[in-house]
Amino acid sequence: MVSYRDLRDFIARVDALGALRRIDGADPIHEIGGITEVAAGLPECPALLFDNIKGSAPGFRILTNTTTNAQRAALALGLDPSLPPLDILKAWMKKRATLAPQPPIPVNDAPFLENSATGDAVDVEKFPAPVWHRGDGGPYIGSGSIVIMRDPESGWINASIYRVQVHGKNKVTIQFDHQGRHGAIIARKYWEQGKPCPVAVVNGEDPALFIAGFEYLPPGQSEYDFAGAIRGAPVEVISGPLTGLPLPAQAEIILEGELLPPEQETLLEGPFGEFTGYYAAEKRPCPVMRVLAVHHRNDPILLGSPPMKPPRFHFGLPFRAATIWSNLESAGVTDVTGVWQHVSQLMTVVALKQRYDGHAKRAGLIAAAHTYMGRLVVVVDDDIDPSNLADVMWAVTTRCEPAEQIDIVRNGWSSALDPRIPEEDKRRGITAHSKAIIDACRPFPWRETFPRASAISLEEARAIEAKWDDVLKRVK
Ligand SMILES: Cc1cc2nc3c(=O)[nH]c(=O)nc-3n(C[C@H](O)[C@H](O)[C@H](O)COP(=O)(O)O)c2cc1C
Ligand SMILES: [Mn+2]
Repeated sequence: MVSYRDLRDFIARVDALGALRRIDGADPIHEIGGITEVAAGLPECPALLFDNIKGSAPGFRILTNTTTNAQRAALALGLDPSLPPLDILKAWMKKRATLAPQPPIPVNDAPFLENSATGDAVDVEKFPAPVWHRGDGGPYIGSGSIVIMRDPESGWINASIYRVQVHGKNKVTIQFDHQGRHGAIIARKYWEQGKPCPVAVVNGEDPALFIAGFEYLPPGQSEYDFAGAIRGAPVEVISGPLTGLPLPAQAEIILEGELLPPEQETLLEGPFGEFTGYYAAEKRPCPVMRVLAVHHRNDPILLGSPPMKPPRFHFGLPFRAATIWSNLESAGVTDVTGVWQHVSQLMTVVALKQRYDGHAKRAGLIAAAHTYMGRLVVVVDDDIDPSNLADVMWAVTTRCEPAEQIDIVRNGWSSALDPRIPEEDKRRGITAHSKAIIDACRPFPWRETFPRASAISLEEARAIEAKWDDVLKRVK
């Protein structure tokens, strides 16, 4: 079904779906971020292409809301964008489980070599790096950019998303949320030998690489191989003129350089609005990348993906829910009919057909164990569409007796980004929280005699939508 060649090709496909809006003359200081956040909250949630950006050369563009709805996330995954969102997620869950890694292939030329600068000519500030949110500490060239590093021992190439703040013509910072990030692990290996870590920042990558950069892959596995598998064609890479790192040949903007040992230099980074809708911390010391070369295509496009207030999220499909769905299946939990996440991954819903007493709780406990920063896990019966929050809340308010059907699990997986963990606890190293598991299924022993639902069934509703689509869509 795929395969778009690069970000430009993807933009053309989004445009063909009528889902692209062009915006001229916006200000990168607060305005582009504001427009992006408002647009992401609209029901149709369009992708935005900003041009003639205040303070930058015409043609230097920013794309935002690239994959923020289910339709464009499906397009990026090579799945049918016309399917209902839960069906797309299920298709992705199945595809992900059988993806064969596709190693990148080397090529000899890259459009980003159209414009190259090294040494004193390096000027990162010529690109329109937005100050996304009002309280942010500065402009970010990397919000959806990929950071490339090579493991000095095994040669493994890691290519993940870490934010990149601009601090001058040839200085940026790269921020790891915690020391377990693969980039942080690799950089430390160089630093322990007293060396800087060769690094490249890739901007305007194709959306398959953008998605791969977000996925949790095991150490040693390259996001390049995963991106190739998603797209159904290997990533074309060219050796970076300065670092020798393999760089995606079709990307828009590349920064090459070195990440300096923190003992040598750090800069104060942030604050930066997080996906929770809050700031997680004030300015903090952060590793510095000395930019030694910059390459870009003519009229380059930055892929901007600022965290926004929930429910807005970088991806219009909850990819982490697909992983939980797989985990449930591989643990032997049968009859799961759907898994979804709401509030930007902060709430997880599992739907299943109950076969035995304890089935729902078994699923809820597994889901709770795997929800990052999520305080709320809900299990519903199979007549509920877990992607429909109104349906889910209908089940919670009519099938759940709180005194009997809510459990609380303590010391669960969260992070230092959690706004509800007190600062003094974080200073003591506490980053865990409690999770509520709400069993909103009809109680198993009397599920057959539970009051019959008067509402239309999911299947019937789908069939009516399909048959009466034209008429219903005309009602405004
Ligand atoms: C748009 C976006 C921005 C992100 N920003 C950061 C970041 O600044 N720092 C970070 O550590 N993780 C960030 N993440 C999460 C990581 O990219 C993600 O967890 C990834 O799997 C980490 O890869 P790794 O296992 O190779 O370290 C971001 C994710 C997305 C989608
Ligand atoms: Mn990785």
